[in-house]
Amino acid sequence: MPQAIDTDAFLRDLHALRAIGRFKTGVHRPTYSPEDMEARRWLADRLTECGLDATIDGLGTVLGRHPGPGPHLLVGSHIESQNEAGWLDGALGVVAGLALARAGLPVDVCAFADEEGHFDVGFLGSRAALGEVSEAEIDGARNRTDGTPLRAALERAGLAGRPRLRLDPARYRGFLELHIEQGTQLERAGLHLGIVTGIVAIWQYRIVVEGRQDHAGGTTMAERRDAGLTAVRLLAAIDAAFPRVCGEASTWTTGRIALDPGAPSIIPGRAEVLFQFRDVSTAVLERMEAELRALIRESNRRERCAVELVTVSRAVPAACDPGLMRALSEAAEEVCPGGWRTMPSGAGHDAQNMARAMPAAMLFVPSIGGISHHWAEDTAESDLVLGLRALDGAARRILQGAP
Ligand code: HGY
Ligand code: MN
Ligand code: MN
Repeated sequence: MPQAIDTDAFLRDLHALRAIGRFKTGVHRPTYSPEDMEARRWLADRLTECGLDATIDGLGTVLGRHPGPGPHLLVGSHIESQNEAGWLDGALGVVAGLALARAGLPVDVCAFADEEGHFDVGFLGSRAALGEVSEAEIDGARNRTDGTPLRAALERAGLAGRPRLRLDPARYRGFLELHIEQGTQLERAGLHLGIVTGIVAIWQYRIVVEGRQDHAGGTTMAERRDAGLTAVRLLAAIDAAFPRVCGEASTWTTGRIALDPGAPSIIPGRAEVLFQFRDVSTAVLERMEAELRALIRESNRRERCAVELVTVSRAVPAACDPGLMRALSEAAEEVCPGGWRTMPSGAGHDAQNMARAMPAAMLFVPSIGGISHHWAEDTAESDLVLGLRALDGAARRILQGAP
């Protein structure tokens, strides 16, 4: 029979995980780094202690399987981090799953590999667990920071050749993910819990500009082919055009502009831009991509440098399950009367992939100052505990409810 949730053990686990790969007040646990692998082993040990059958699969996804009869829930998120980033992004949802398991709920607990996209496959672990990642994708994947092939990283991490997790969706009533909001809506409204209605898709690209490396002084302005200036002019054109085609909550971001060779007296012969945009509607995303392609065509008509668009990944947006949302809303009202709202997710999450195979839903807790993907990311401890209590209440409702 399940016991009451142990919130002290939950907080102890969160801080123990925070200590692995610590960076200032956050963590640096890029996928398959020694710190990331230590965190995966740490999690597998904790899940085993709770009586789950814990495995780390051939891509690094950790799964703790409840040994008892169903019905079951799948609860989790990810434990790798962005570079030099926050201690709660992903970790909160995994440690909350551990807490439910510790209380004896019939849950499987998972930490899907590389949700943060250090390798350019896009949601590697959760998509692979659904059988959606091909060997060719894995062959072609590279680390976005240092170019390491994914195959080599798996070999180095001691994962190559291990069996890969393949989830059986029929085993679960659904998937629940507790996560920090990574925005300011809850904090600004003075609320403590967010029931997610839908999750954006992220469409990622490399924009490669080929100019001609040349002397910064001897080459006249009329004859030079400056890849950097062409890239900057294109990005400015995108920023001017997108408001005409985007959705109400669309976002677009240039995460990196790399100029080659990157010296002050050399005209950059090559520019590589990491660019993405997001929305909850595929139709809007398609409109934005069409506009991006039109702007690149226009650049290639006017500029002396050639621009190529390389699609890295195009995720699928997801609506959260109404039944699971109802259970989350009832539990939120019980633990925090009037202190919650429904809201979209501007961040991508593994839940959006799980939603293709089973009912899926997410619960947000506030991010202090909305800060995330930064080592200063934080959430009030009282909100962390509220989030766990609401997740626990929802899980019990879902598991006790009619199939
Ligand atoms: O970028 C995202 O939305 C997620 O945090 N990886
Ligand atoms: Mn996350
Ligand atoms: Mn993240």
